Amino acid sequence: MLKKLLLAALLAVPTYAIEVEGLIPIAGYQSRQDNLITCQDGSQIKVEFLTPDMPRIQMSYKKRLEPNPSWAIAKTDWAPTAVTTSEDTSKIQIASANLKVIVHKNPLLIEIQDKNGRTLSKDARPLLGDPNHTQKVFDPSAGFMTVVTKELGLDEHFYALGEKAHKLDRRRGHFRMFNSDTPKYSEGTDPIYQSIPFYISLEDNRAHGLFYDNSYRSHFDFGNSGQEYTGYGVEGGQIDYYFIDGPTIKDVVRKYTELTGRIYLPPKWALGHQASRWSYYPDRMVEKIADTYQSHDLPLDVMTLDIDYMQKYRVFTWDLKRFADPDGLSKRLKAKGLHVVNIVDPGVKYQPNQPSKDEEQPELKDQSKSYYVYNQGTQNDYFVKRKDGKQMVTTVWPGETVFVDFTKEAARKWWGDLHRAYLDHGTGGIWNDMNEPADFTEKGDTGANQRDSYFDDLGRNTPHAKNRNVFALLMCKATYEGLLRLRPNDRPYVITRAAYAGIQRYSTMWTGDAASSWEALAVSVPMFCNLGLSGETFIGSDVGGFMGRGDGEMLTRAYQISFLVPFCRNHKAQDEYDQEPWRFGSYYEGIIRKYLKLRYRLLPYIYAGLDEARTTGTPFIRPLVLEYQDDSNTYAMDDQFLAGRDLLCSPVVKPNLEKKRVYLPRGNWYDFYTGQLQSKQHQTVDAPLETVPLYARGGSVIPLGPEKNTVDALPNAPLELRVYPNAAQKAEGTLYEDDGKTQQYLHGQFARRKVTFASRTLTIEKTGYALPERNLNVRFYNTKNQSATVDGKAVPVKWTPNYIEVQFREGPQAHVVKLL
Ligand code: MIG
Repeated sequence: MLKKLLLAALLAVPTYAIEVEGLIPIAGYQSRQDNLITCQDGSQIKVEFLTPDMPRIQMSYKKRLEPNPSWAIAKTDWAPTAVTTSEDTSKIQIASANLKVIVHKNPLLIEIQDKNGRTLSKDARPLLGDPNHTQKVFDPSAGFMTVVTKELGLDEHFYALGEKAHKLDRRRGHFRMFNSDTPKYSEGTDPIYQSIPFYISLEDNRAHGLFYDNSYRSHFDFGNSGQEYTGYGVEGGQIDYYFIDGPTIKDVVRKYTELTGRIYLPPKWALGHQASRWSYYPDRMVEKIADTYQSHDLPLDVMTLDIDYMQKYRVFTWDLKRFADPDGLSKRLKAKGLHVVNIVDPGVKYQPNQPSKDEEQPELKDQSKSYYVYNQGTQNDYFVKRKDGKQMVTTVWPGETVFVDFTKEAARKWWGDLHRAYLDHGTGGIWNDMNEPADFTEKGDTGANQRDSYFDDLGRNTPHAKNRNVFALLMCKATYEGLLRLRPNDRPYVITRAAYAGIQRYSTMWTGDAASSWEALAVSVPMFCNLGLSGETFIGSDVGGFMGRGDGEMLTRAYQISFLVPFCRNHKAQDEYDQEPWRFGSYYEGIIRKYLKLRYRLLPYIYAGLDEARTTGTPFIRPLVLEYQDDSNTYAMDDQFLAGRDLLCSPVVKPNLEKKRVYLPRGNWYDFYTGQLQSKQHQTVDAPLETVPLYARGGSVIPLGPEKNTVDALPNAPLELRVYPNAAQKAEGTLYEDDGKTQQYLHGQFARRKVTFASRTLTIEKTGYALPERNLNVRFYNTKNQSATVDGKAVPVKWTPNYIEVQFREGPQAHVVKLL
């Protein structure tokens, strides 16, 4: 009775500002068996430490906990963590060497403290549930929800959360996780394509992460509907979250990507400029466009084939009227240094008219009478079904369409192997579109038309609601694994639109159908930053925007961001005005060319950034807060970013501006173009259309390659090292080199070398890996020295006002350059 009163009182307390009326909290503690706690109402809580910094907390509402396998998790073989458990009348404490998880018994609240007893995270209320499936908290469209609330810090900031068309800091925002096709989205459209239910909290220079691993539709509320709480609500399944301790944001991202996996290196040419259009066809148009890029001296590595290369949108076929000789096309493009990427949609044309035929190269045969992909999928029961046991037929590009049940291992293998239809004709990469999965039957992408479908899901036959958000993840897994099976020594290159946590293990991404607008351009910057913090490093957007009419100025400003972004692809919708770099005249084209050429010069630096992301999880495109988390000027910085640790870009994201307010965090910064040391942290600088403000960090060594128009050109050209000393006259940088194509880098075939500058001496580590024969040009900025020796021998020195330069032939041994 007393307990009931207490609960009633708790529910009535008016200070709970979050809208949770009608939700019933779990009733307090009843019993414990090791780390499994059972409540009076049957709810259960399980606390496990994966590492001393990462407890996993699972909670069920008014029922027993079930095993909860996840597609997102990459690592399960953690070494055991030593844990001590203690209990008294008011609480249970489960502690590792670094963290304490305290389960307060009544009311039942979870608190996480560091080893010194500082609270890092604490529930604001017990777990809440909606027993009648009627309450609509946070969101009027929500169904049943289980809700976790945490206390919101007065100065707490929130980052990551994947792909959201939103500012950098998520504080006061509200977000849904439900993969959705949202053409022409702009800032505020939510949800869009991807669901990454992971966020980073930062307060008082202390960061932690929370990854809520549940693929049902979920809701994040960072103090939007109430002043003092953050809320997480999910419409099905159990609560299953990982607390990931910092103390730095970098630590959190490193640990999150240890848990969910890191990127792989794509072929290096994927870092090149990519040309795309919905759609370049027929084949001669593809070649004409490629030739125009080349005759205009515009760097380019990829020609993309959008949906019109197929026979009436049948995936894994070629329309031979438009592309009579796909092999010939890819060969001719390869001779120009270019690679082909084909789009692949998840929808398979529903074509139940004829029995299958066993054919060689069916992708090149007429499929109008009998479509091999539909036939094979049907025979093997690979397609998603509705409750009535029949194939779910929706409408997408092919008309009536069925989707593959990618939760089935055999279906994934089959799908992966189907990519032979491209690889056998010279295709270099696969672009997975429409994998939310988009469905034209629906207005507003509610999932309504697919609601009664179910998936095999490891034999459990679970509903669309559980599987929608992992559909793209599994499609990309199938694609990635298929490409590896088909070409075991080549690096897969996969691009996706939709995703769930863990996608970085299988695919790169782009941000879908952004509007061609200044607003969409501006929001792309915090989008890239937060995608990086969410584990995705190979990211980018359609340069210039996909829908709506652009102009030369906007396109130029877009390139002044994307020239630093790993995925750099100009793409445009079919019925929109053309937007290749030359379309608005030679003035704009000239500036775009300059920045594309600079991108190609920076490839050694960008590539080292991919290696860093692969090995540590640290993304290449970074918000300033990632490197300067004790600097409050960075917390809501939406219009600047870092490319790697050492380049700071302050793009212009509004029209008609010739100046930009720039913020440089502490330390030395150099104007990238002139090498001039900057003296002010806050300044307004000239930023005419010809120039995007760009700075190099004092303390860095930045490698630059030659100017060139394809990634693989000029392998023996000189490498330039730019040495930018910090206030202590020190600097360091990393070189990462490998063959750029094969999987041999996974077997030690690479050179990763430190370059360090201290006491006027630059040391370049030696390598056992065979480097190309080449010269090194080393530039020392901000130095008063006049002469130099290389490996003990005096060398000629070139003087300029802002730097001095020495040149020498690079060998496999270490090199030492001394300034005298
Ligand atoms: O319903 O394949 O986001 O990049 O050009 C549109 C045609 C389907 C959406 C993609 C876009 C692509 C387009 N696709």
